[in-house]
Amino acid sequence: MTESTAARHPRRSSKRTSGSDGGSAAATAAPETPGAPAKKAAARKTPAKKAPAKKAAAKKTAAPAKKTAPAKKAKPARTAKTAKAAAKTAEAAGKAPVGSRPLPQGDGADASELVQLLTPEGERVEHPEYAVDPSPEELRALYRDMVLTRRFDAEAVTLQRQGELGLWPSLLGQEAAQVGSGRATREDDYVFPTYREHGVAWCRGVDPTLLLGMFRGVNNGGWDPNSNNFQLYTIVIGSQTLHATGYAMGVAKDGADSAVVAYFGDGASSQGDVAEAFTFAAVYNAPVVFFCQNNQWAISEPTERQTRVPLYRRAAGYGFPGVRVDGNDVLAVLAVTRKALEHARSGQGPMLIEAYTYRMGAHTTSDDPTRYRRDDERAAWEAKDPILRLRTLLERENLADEAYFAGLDEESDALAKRVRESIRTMADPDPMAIFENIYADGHSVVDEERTQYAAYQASFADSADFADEAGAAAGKGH
Ligand SMILES: Cc1ncc(C[n+]2csc(CCOP(=O)(O)OP(=O)(O)O)c2C)c(N)n1
Ligand SMILES: [Mg+2]
Repeated sequence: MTESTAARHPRRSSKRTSGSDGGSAAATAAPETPGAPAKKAAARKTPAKKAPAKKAAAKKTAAPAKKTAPAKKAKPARTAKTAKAAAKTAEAAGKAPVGSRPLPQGDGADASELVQLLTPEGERVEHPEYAVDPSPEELRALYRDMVLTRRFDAEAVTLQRQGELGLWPSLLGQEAAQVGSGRATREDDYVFPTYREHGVAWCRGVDPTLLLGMFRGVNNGGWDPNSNNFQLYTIVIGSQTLHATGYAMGVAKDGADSAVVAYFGDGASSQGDVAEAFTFAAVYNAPVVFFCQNNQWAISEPTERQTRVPLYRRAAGYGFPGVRVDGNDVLAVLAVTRKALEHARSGQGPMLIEAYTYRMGAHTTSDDPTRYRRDDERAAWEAKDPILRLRTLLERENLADEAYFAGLDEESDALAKRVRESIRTMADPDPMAIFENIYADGHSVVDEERTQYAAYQASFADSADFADEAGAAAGKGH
């Protein structure tokens, strides 16, 4: 390993220039009553001075007199023909009642294109190219990862409903895709997630409580990416595929034998960033595995609006292999991701994995999927549940007994309790912290903004703290 490689892999320097709020979210300030942070913020926003509002009103008065509205054109009479056309347009725009909309038609791929090693009925099946032979202990460990991940996720959804989180993107249904791929990575590999990879974070050893801070609005990320080689969550869809590719190009230049995994969704596959990442990764033979979780939906848009061919086949156009795996089959995902990582590590360049799965919950807690997708579609996927099929295998082959499952239930409850407690003790951030970790050596524009913001905060009624800050900020300079 070269010197620069050693700096990158696997134990990088703990010195950071950004995102250094890792762990600070778990600070132990006394908890306020639930919902209190939001109220406090609202109180602060009551301006002490009414002047700006008056100014705005004055401006309004000075505005020129209303223009005379142009005469309305007469509407053409609604004929049977125009009504039919309007109905068609409405349907095209997704306005037809949800229950009467056709089920997604699929993308023309046949079943043989899907790598599967464990059927929805919990039967082991063979594949000519991919295999895993996990011990009973490894099977139980994969099951445990998925159960605990699902429990953590369910707890986060509940916490959002109780007002403790602003938003939560649930991974329900995608546990096998995430645990299978996450467990395939090596400690010195580097992972670039999107915003839903809670199961991958779990496998990388990121404490689940740290995932909550950003969604509570108390930090800009919540963990140190270099502690577990797991980047911060990315909301700008697809952008992390470029970061991952650039990073992988660096890994190759360093001569390291680690690899990079870039997670993204079916919707993100339409982003230009992803196309650019594919091109660069191919041309530079970058050791990156593109892991697309095709969960069938991009908020309310079905995959058929993103592509006319199965997504994994796109890789061929860029000159690297693509494979579609049953994303609800943790064994197949493990086997396929291991092989793709080996492919990348051994200098053969990138690979695209399309994990064919389903988002069983809402896009986020702000979404209501009953407005755009049919209940029977979800029901069909429930029968393919990733956790259930592994449980069936464990039970049928006597690989886990009642005591094991009862113990896991207890462990799940304990995790849920720890998550609840952690969120109620998360400290509100210092509003001025937003100006930290921007430039290593500071910047005059940031200094100016800091001063302005401190003065703004000081203009509110309950701003004693900020009056001092404003004075201090004014004195700060680079
Ligand atoms: C560049 C960009 N455009 C639009 C959005 C708004 N947006 C957030 S999530 C999302 C859909 C993403 O779908 P997909 O990639 O399939 O991921 P999933 O949410 O299904 O996991 C969109 C359009 C965004 N965050 N970033
Ligand atoms: Mg999607």
